Amino acid sequence: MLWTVFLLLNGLLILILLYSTRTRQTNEPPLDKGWIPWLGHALEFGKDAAKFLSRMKEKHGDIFTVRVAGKYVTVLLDANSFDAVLNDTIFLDISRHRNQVLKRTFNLQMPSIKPAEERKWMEQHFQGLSLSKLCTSMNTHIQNLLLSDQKDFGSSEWRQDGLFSFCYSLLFRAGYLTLFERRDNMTAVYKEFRKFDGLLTKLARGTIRGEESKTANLSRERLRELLSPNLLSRGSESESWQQSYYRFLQKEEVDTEMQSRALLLQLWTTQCNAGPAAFWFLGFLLTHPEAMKALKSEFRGLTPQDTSLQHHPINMLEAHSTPVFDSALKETLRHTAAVMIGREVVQDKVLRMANGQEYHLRQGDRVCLFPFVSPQMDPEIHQDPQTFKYDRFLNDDMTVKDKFYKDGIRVKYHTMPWGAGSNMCVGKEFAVSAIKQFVFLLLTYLDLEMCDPEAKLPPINHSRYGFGVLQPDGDLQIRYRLKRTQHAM
Ligand code: HEM
Ligand SMILES: *[C@@H]1O[C@H](CO)[C@@H](O)[C@H](O)[C@H]1NC(C)=O
Ligand SMILES: *[C@@H]1O[C@H](CO)[C@@H](O)[C@H](O)[C@H]1NC(C)=O
Ligand SMILES: *[C@@H]1O[C@H](CO)[C@@H](O)[C@H](O)[C@H]1NC(C)=O
Ligand SMILES: CC(=O)N[C@H]1CO[C@H](CO)[C@@H](O)[C@@H]1O
Repeated sequence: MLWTVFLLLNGLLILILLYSTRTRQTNEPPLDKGWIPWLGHALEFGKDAAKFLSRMKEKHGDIFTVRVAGKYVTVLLDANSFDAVLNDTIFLDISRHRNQVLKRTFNLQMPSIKPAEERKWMEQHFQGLSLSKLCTSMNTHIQNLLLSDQKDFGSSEWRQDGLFSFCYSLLFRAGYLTLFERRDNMTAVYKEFRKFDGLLTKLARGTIRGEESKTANLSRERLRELLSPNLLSRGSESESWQQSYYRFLQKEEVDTEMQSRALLLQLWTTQCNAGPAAFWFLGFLLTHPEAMKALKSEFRGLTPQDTSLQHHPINMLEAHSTPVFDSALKETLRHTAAVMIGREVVQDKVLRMANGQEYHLRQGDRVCLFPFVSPQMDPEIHQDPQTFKYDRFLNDDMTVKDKFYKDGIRVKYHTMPWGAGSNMCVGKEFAVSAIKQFVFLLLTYLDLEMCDPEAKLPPINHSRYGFGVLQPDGDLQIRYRLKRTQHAM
């Protein structure tokens, strides 16, 4: 018995040594393996990546390598050196890791698709004429849903809801109607999607187990059924975004099974950020009266006072510049958009930093940018980074403020909610337009206030760092009713 225990312990020791032997070479970034064999910092990383990486930044500076579940990840937090990673398509690979995540999360494998082709298809559909059609359609749907959701209530009656579910539900349904152009099961799709979205981080990290894994699988399957296109049943003359995407997949010889799984990926990509972003935007406005006042005043300037909203050209918002809105949205996303940009090192590489320092990266490691920690929350770039200042990105003359400095040097990227480089968000214009329309229509049609005037924004759910726009832990209770007159913004 003792002998067995001894042998086991020995075996364990050898394993630990085997996995811990990596040491830092002089020309490599600082190495921090953590004390748990193999896992390294995985637990801390998964629990609150922003806190963990900020701690590492304090300890090691703008670049360091950490061990996370057997992988060595070099984290780069100097915005002026980001290009060295973003521009490199030879030593660094973008799709390997992404494909693993897609397999784990959406059970999706599309080897025949060339990422550049898909990107081209997306870009075509989110710019120019297609974009303005989508924006117009989105506006109509937001307006209809806002009004039809109120239909069953007396006009002076207050309704109560959580701001997060209110925003997410409305923008999701409007986006779904716009891109998928189908009414059937709209609410069922939303409910199922939220269930899936709640399990997504665990799916993507590969830490999902037991009951939750079963729930996730069921949910994914159900969504696949709900989304599967009924191409024949449509009589309309023009093709929806979804149908067009479907045809693209067929052309690329993706099989039927994968086609329908890809639709879920597209649903997630196009719907998971706008709702939460609108929530934070309105949440910051409601808790910062000076910002709300400035925005309302800007919106009032856009509306001719004597016409009712129905008669406005829908693109009125697009035709005018809205510097206050733009700055407030940018500030909102600086606080709450937390993408992680990753690459895999496929050949040993020398990374040259903006300050001339060079570091060697090893083949097989990963490189990761996390703009949320720097530049977005970097106190050397943004004063009081935790404070919401709606006019942070405005000059005194109301022009866009885009010059920010660190150590006296101008930073190239001062906030990066949309990502950067070849994977930057394709839907940026569409998303900004949708949020602007939503906020505008909301403030025009509804009286909206917090149930508790002293309430604060709920804290951030720390488990979602790295997955785009963050979500709150809890919600902000609001009440709202239809306005008597529609101009009293
Ligand atoms: C506030 C809202 C949004 C934010 C903050 C946002 C942010 C992002 C970010 C950071 C990425 C890059 C992800 C990565 O590098 O892995 C991305 C990709 C993408 N986004 Fe958005 N997004 C938003 C809304 C939208 C909307 C409304 C659409 C479309 C309707 C959209 C379509 C896409 C697409 C198609 C991609 C993939 C691009 C590619 O893989 O090349 N996004 N988004
Ligand atoms: C990276 O590419 C961008 C745009 O293509 C360019 O402006 C920039 O100078 C490049 N930077 C480096 C370090 O190669
Ligand atoms: C935080 O997000 C995770 C992943 O989406 C979810 O499982 C968890 O329930 C959330 N926590 C709260 C309190 O909402
Ligand atoms: C869920 O699906 C994945 C992939 O198809 C599978 O590996 C896993 O075993 C399933 N989980 C459960 C609990 O059935
Ligand atoms: C849950 C639900 O409402 N399912 C419906 C979805 O739409 C199809 C047809 O469009 C119905 O048959 C389902 O009952």
